[in-house]
Amino acid sequence: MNVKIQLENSVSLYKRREKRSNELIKQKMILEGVEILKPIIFDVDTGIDDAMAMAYALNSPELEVLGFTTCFGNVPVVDSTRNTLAVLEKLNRRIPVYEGADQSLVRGKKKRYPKHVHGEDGLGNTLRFEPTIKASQGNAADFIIDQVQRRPHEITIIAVGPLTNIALAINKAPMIMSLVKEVVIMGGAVNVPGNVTPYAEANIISDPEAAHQVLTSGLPITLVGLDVTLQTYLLKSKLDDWRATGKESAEFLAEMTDYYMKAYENSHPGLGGCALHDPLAVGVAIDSSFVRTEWMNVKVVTEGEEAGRTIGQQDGEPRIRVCTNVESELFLKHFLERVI
Ligand SMILES: [Ca+2]
Repeated sequence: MNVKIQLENSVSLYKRREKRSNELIKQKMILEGVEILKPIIFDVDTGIDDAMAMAYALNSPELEVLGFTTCFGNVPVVDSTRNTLAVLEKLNRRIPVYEGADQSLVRGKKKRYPKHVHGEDGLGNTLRFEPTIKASQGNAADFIIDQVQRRPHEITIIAVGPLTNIALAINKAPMIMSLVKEVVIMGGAVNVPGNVTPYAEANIISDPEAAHQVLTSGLPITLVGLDVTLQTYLLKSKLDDWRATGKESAEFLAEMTDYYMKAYENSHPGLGGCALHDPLAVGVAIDSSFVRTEWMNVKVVTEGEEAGRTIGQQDGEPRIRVCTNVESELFLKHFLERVI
């Protein structure tokens, strides 16, 4: 037997053993009632609440984050990618990041970014370094398609930015729609007013056509909108607890969240804190008992002054779980135990 064949045989034996060992671990976890890791693709437009959501997800043992995909939204996509890498570097985690859409499906580039909420850099003007880690080669939509095909019926997508990357993925490979386990979306305002216009929430108004396409696609979606995220407030006093840990990553998150809370003070005087929009989507992906949901169909208005409005309807066969109430104290406790 030559060396090449010997090597191939030993590699194949190793792979068989590794597979068997993974299966044994899985069986042991099932017997012990331990929930098996939920594989996640996390689609972000990294501003401040995205950063908090990233830390929460990466510190949650139930989730296996396969990769981040970035989108324009709070900031242009190049900044969203840089911020995602910077947060990973501060958290000392190395997870692939794939850059995605720099503009909406049909409306072109966004004209204005919410610097009054997320700062010039998207992280509350706290970014004083360029991340040394780099984004992976390849495109966000292709990464989503590839991973979903590799692990059919296993992957949950958490999407906390505009829905452009998800729309691009299902347009390019419609067959993946039946292979995605779940999509948990932070976006929309079904029974409450919007936060950008009286009708529209920020992620949906950034690309209403993509949102309409995704929400009416038949994908198994849980919609975590302002209906519930505006019931989850983080008070300013908690930032002192973060800082008291002395961790560099805690100081980084506290400083940017301070900026975010100042923006909230302008829009919600006297609140003394901020809403946890993107983190709640992570919380729901981990434990759906944090929220009460109602089955609906949801469409998005794409024209006129109500553009970006999410309208929930009970007609026909309802396909989307819309979160209508949240156990905010339980969720907040869970979030605070893990984010730092
Ligand atoms: Ca976001």
